[in-house]
Amino acid sequence: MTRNTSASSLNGRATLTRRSDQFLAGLADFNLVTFVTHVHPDPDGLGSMLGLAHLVETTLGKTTRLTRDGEICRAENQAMVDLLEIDLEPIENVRWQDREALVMVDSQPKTGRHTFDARVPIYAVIDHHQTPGDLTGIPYQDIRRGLGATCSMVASYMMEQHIEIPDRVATGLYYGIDTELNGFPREASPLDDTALQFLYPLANKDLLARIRNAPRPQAFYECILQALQSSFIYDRLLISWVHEMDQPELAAQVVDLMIRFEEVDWAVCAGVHAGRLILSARSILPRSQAGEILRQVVSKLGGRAGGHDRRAGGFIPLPSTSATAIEQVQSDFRRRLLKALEIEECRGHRLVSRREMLHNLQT
Ligand SMILES: [Mn+2]
Repeated sequence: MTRNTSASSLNGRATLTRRSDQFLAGLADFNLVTFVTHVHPDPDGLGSMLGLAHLVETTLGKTTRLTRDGEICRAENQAMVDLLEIDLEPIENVRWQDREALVMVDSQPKTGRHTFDARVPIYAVIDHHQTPGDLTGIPYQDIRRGLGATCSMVASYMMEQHIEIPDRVATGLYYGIDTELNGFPREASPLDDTALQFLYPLANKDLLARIRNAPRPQAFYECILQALQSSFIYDRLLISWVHEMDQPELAAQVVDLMIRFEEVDWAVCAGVHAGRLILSARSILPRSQAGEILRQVVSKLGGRAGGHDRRAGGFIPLPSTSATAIEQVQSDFRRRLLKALEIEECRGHRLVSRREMLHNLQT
């Protein structure tokens, strides 16, 4: 199939009008294309890297490499990497080369979600997060805040270029969009639906089922139990306090469960991991600005946060992991969060009463 490069004329100069043409044209002078996504890669980041690498290899014949910043946490995400055979180079092992294009997906520079050397020049940022990063000097930018998933943008590039998509790539892109949209609350656009419809017939449904139902470790259940026993309700907000978490993404898994509680509009989980208070937030209210609210709350406590309208994540560094230090940070965070959500300072009441917990232990 011939590539249909649609061009229009601006001041007598031909300009590429399709995003995928612009993205690919800018890679002409590079020998190697390296992809990065945010720390603790999720399916949207992994699927986006997988899809773009395939696009670059197929249309330009260039070498690509995919990287991993931090550990892959969720069992489902590790199953995605294993079953789709996604080859990831740990970011700390990457030796940056001349004529290497760096492409960042599903996140933006200087948002506290990357650990690689901030001086490495970035060729492209392709993302859908509401939290703004620093995009100064980046030649190619495709930021669409109204979209449910970065994988939907990548799928649209592939549709524009009419390339064949192997089933492992289609499965990765499909799962990336699916996890971003099927979680609650859903934030989708028509392009997300188009991408899902395009990818579904090409995806391997057996692999999808195995990824979705990946076996979970005991730590997951211990964390859920602790969260249930330490969830407090303040008006329409529920906060789950978790002690040491085995891995940081457990906070997101906790809030996904808690936001379903019928009596609240907001759920936040705060759990300790690697010297930080890890935060994850959900809201069921439209135009909640969850990412922005969490960002403002934690910035005064030396932390970083961001996200979408109704889903957000972040962290606050802990001065020490002594019980008193953690309690102080928890209490500052709670006070500022209540204020930001315009909830009057109050003593929270437990989701599960102490009496209930004791009774369960004795029977
Ligand atoms: Mn995403």
